[in-house]
Amino acid sequence: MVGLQGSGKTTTTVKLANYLKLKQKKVLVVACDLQRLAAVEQLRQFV
Ligand SMILES: Nc1nc2c(ncn2[C@@H]2O[C@H](COP(=O)(O)OP(=O)(O)O)[C@@H](O)[C@H]2O)c(=O)[nH]1
Ligand SMILES: [Mg+2]
Repeated sequence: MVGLQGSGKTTTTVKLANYLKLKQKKVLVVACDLQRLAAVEQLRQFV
């Protein structure tokens, strides 16, 4: 997921992740920009 800050990447990613989880799929969400503060922690909270 690529886009400007605040464009909805994380929101859309988690919507897709939840959709797939409802379909009994295993989901792994990975933060590619590790320079962003708390990038990994944010995804851990959402999914
Ligand atoms: N109206 C509207 N707001 C959205 C949508 N997707 C995300 N947002 C809001 O836009 C803001 C930034 O979203 P975020 O997913 O954190 O963007 P990111 O920086 O690209 O990860 C948040 O306040 C979201 O609630 C959308 O589809 N519609
Ligand atoms: Mg984000």
